[in-house]
Formats: sequence, C-alpha cells, structure tokens
Amino acid sequence: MQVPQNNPLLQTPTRSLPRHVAVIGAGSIGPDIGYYLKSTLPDLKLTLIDISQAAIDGALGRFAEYANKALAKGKMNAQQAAAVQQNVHGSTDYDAIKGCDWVIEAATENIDLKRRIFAAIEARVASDAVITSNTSSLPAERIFSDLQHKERATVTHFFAPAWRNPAVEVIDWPEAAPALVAWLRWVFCSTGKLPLVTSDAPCFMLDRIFDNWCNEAALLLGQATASEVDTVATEFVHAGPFFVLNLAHGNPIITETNTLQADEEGEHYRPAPIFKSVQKWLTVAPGKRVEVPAATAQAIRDRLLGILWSQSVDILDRAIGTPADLDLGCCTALGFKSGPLALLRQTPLAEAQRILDRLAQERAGMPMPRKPLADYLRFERHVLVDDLDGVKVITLRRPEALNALHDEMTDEILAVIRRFENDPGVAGFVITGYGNKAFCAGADIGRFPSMLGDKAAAAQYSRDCSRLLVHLDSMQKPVVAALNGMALGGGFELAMRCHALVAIENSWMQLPEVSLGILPGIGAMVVPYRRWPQAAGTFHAMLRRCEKLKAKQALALGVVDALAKDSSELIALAVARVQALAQGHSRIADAPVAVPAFEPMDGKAASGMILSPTTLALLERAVQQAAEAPTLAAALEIGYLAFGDSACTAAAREGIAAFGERRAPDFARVG
Ligand code: DAK
Repeated sequence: MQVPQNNPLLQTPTRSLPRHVAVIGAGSIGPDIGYYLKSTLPDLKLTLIDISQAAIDGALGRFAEYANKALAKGKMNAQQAAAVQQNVHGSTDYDAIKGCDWVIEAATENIDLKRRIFAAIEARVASDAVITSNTSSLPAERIFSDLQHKERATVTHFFAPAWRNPAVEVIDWPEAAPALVAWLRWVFCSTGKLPLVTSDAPCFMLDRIFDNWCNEAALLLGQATASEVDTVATEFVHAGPFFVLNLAHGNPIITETNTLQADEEGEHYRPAPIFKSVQKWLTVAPGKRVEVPAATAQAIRDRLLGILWSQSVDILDRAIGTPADLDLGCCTALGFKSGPLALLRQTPLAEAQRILDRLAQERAGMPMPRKPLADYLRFERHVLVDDLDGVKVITLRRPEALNALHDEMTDEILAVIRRFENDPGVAGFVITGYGNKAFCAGADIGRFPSMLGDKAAAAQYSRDCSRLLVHLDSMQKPVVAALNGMALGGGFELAMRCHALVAIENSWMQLPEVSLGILPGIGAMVVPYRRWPQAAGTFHAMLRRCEKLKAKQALALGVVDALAKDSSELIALAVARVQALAQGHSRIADAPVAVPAFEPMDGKAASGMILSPTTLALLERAVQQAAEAPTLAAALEIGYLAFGDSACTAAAREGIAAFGERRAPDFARVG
C-alpha cells in the first residue's frame, strides 16, 4: 500500500483529471463549485442539476456575471471567459448525469433528501464514478449508508465563496477507498484548492470551530450586545460572528449543526435558543467598532478564545485533523487573522490556562486539554515534510501568499534540515512549493514596511534572513530545489543556494526587487555570478530590468539541471538528483569573479515600468563590488549593506507602499 504523502502532488494519481462533472443543486454554493471547476479545467463538461429551472437559469447567469467581472479585472482573457461558460449544461432531469466521472451533491442539508439524491445518482452513473457531498455537518457514514459502492463516495466540503475560497475539507471515512481520498487531494491541489483531510466527526473540523464560535457569541448576549461581541471578535477575525451570520443567513444552520453536536456529544453544544427568534443581528460592519467596557471586553475575549482552544484541542485529541491544517484552514476558510494554535503560541501558557479554566467554569462539559498545552504546539505550520526513498521533501505551504517566505517559514525549513542532516538514513533534501502555481513568490512583502529607514537594522535583517541560505552553503548533504512554478525574488534566492535546481517546464524565475525600490539583498547580486558566470548577461537583465527567466532558457544556461512535464516527474527528478549528489556537490566559488560591464539602459523594467535611478545605481555598484570581493562571505556582506542603503531611499518607501496599496509605484516622482 502507498503511504499517503502530506504534499498531495507527491502521490501518483490513480486516475486522470475529471472530464464530466455534475453538480446537484443550483442554489448558492453548487454553481460556485461548478464555476471553480470550469475556470481551472476549461475543457470540462459540467452539468448542473436542480428541480427548479429558474435556479438553473440563475446559476448560468451567475457564470456569465463572474466571467465578465474576471475579464474586466484582467484575471481572465476573452478566450478564458468564453471557455468557462462553454460546455455548461443545466437540466432538471437526472438522466443528464449519465457518463459523469464525478458527481458533487450540493443540495439542502437534509439527510433523507441526500439519500434519495445518492440513490438517483447511483442508478445512473458507472460503479466507479466518484460521488461526493458538500455537506458541512452530516457524517459520511450516515449519508452514504445506502450506497452500493461506498468506496467511491465521500464528503468534499467547500467554503463560501467556493469559486475563490481555496479550502476544501476531504473526509477520510472508513469506507472510502484510500485511492479516492488521494485522488481528490491531488485534483484539488492541482487546481488551486487547499484540500484539508479530516475524519468523519459531525461538522468535521472547521465547522466545529465556526459553529461553536458563533454559538458562544450568541450565548454571550446576556452580558454583551452583538456589536460589542463583534467589536472584540475582530481582534481575531476579519469580520465578527454576528456580521458573518447576517451575511450568510446562518442562524438556522447553527441551530441545526449545534443540535447535531448536542445530540451526539452532549448538552454543552446545544444551540442558543435566540437563534430561532432572530432574523438579523444588530451589529457593526468590519472596520467599525463600539466602545466596550473593559470587564465586558475581557469576558468576551476570554470566552471566544476559550471556545477556540477548547475546540482545537478536542479536534487534535480526537485526530479529526492535523494542527497545521487546523490553523491554515481557520485562516483561509473562516477568515481568522491567526489560527487558534498560533494564538495559543502567542499567549503565555498560564494566561491560556486561566482562560480555559474560566471556560470550564462557565461552560461545563466543553472539551479541555488532555495533555500539557505546550504539547499541542509542536508542529510545523508552514512546511510539509515527506520522505521519498530516504530523501526528505520539504514543501513550502503558504497558499494564501503563493508560498512567500517569512521568518517563521525560514526557521521551519532550517529546523527540518537540522533535524535530519546528521541522520545516516537521510540522503538529502528537496525543497518545493505547494500547488502548481508557485515555488515561492519571494519574501513576504507585507513584512517589509517595518524595516525601512534604518540602514544598520535593515542590513542586520539581511544577515538574519540569510541564516538558512548560509547554512545551505556549508551543508554536506545535498539539497535540490524543485521549481513547481514561479520562483520570485527571495524564492529564487533560496533556490539558487540549493545544490541543484530542477524545474517544471512552464515555471519561471524573476528578480522583481528593483520594481519595489529595493535590492535583492540575500544573495542574488552575488551568487549567480559566482555560480553561473556564463549566464552573467542574463542575470544583469534579471536584476536591472526584472526580466523573466523561463525554465527552458535556464536549462540552456545551465542554471537548471533538468526539466519535468508534471509534478510527479518533477519530484522524481529532484529525488534522483539528490541521490546522484550523495557523494558530494560543488560549492559556490569563493574567489572573485569578472562580471561584464553594465551597458547603458533606458531605466525601465521589461514591463515598461519606470524604475528608480537611485535603486539602479545602488544595484550596479553592489554587483560590481561584490564580484571583486575576495570571498563569498565578503561578497554577501556587500549585498547586505547595499540592501541597508536601499531600505533608506524614497524609492523603497514608494515601492513597498505601492505594493500594499495595489497600485503602480511612481519612481519618476521620487527618483
Ligand atoms: N508577499 C506577500 N503576499 C504575496 C506575495 C508576496 N511576495 N506574492 C503574492 N502574494 C499574495 C497576493 O497579495 C495575493 O493575496 P490576496 O490578495 O489574495 O490576499 C495572493 O498572494 C495571490 O496573488 P495574486 O492574486 O497577485 O496572484 P496573481 O496570479 O494575480 O499574480 C504575482 C501573481 C506573483 C504576479 C503577483 O502576486 C505578484 O506580483 N506578487 C508579488 C511578487 C513579488 O514582487 N515578490 C517579491 C519579490 S521581492 C531581503 C529579504 C528578502 C528579499 C529582499 C531582501 N532582506 C532581508 C534584505 C526578497 C525580496 C523579494 O522577494
């Protein structure tokens, strides 16, 4: 039996991508699921089934509306916008699903109705067609109990808006074939989603958090108003529970799902009766707040944090999901600013214990930790680690930021390397990115504003940020970068310090730093020239004009060692490369290197953007000085200091501000 991999794309799929999918239910979420599938698999045949023709017409109208918006925003071209609407069929007749290889049920949350639908589906599709339900709460073992072929059925729980929200829970229940779960994870990951595997508990993983978060909010209404609760809650979430309930018309759902939990797991889950009598909550929109007396704020805060941690430890103790998925899912699916475990990590443990003790007093029966709190925090949040034939594959997983690097992720990569580098059973490492779009979109630009304006601090930050890269330089065991998509800025700087690079054919590299008014201060002004002197001209253009380097060009230049057609071939190549380098790998040259002179240029990036002459001058000086430096370490130090200089320019302030404000920087104005 194949051992399931944490990175879904490491598993070789047992069947191909779907060709004909039917979605049953053209209400709110069904068409959104269909739109996601069509926008990522344009050749797919999609059939929408509903008992109401008006619902089907509305769904098709929604496809046109979404596609037109995507076109207007430049997210799709005209051809893509047309393709997403082609080969989409609506029908009130279940016979239209004949020939489907995957049917997704997205009907009302009613177990008898769902069972009738599954019987109708099973009578019409092949015995190996995949059947999934979008239920948010009903366990698979109950809804699929009457199916003849249960092994091809499970729950795939999407989150609103399903065309854009990446999270999907995939339920691993005892009757589901392991190959089914592996295939669903692979399909979702290959199509830009974030599959989160959970066990078959009522409400699975994320709705246990969300439903109880909302229920506690309602139970607090005796001592606080909805506006007060939402005001305090926005410390943790982008929108408070009452605001979200209004938006999603969620009151009946909480009544239903918490009744299910109460009936199965105890009275403490019983929904607040007020859900039945209120249509719309009087509350404040995100960004607005009301004054909350200190004691009330404390009571709300304690209770909300208490329920988050109570539910989280219960989910982990019962192995409903993994800690990394829990935190990531809360952020991506539910709009939390930090995951519950990240919040726990930031809180002194005695304070966290006080909050849990208070919850135990106020809400008897709620789950409490079964082991010391610190034990729940021992996990990697931003990387996945897999083992393939004695090679550790480290996958960067920050899908919300195209796997952009930040300090925590850097530390986790380094910690994994340190854990295994002296293990004789480990041949080496592969570093790759999650999904099929990005290896890594660079450093997390959101963190940059804090280091502008202080030369010494910025230079020190560069040194600190280089801890992983400098470690790679001195390693005995090989580390291979497997570029599964774009490698930008700091992401490419990480890849170029690995001991070999392999890439998927359509991947590309870019150093966009000067377009942000900063310098690539952690190696890109130094390493390429010492490692691939034959490609110096290309790197000049990458650094000064942000020119892209496509994988095929990189192969021709010797920057990349081999190209792969798809992700499984990519990882196989990378693993083979690690094994080939087991006897030793070459080091980045320590000696000075000659670089070609910089030709005069028009001061523009390849995109036409006018660049800052100040930034360009700093860049050119640093590249030349670093090339002459007597050692690699001295050259890198020149890069750190040059970054410090760039961080104090008006161009850096403008470039970073413009990225945050989603506008083009005006370097012509700042110089
Ligand atoms: N940091 C943070 N978030 C990022 C990100 C990044 N580098 N790249 C992408 N994202 C986020 C986007 O903001 C977006 O978030 P939401 O809006 O959904 O919340 C999400 O990822 C998806 O991105 P898009 O919606 O933009 O996706 P598209 O396919 O439309 O565009 C893109 C993909 C890669 C063209 C675009 O996202 C983009 O231009 N991203 C920025 C690329 C970039 O400039 N990277 C940074 C290069 S500079 C140093 C240390 C490190 C560095 C330098 C110095 N020292 C300490 C000295 C490194 C510098 C760099 O890496």
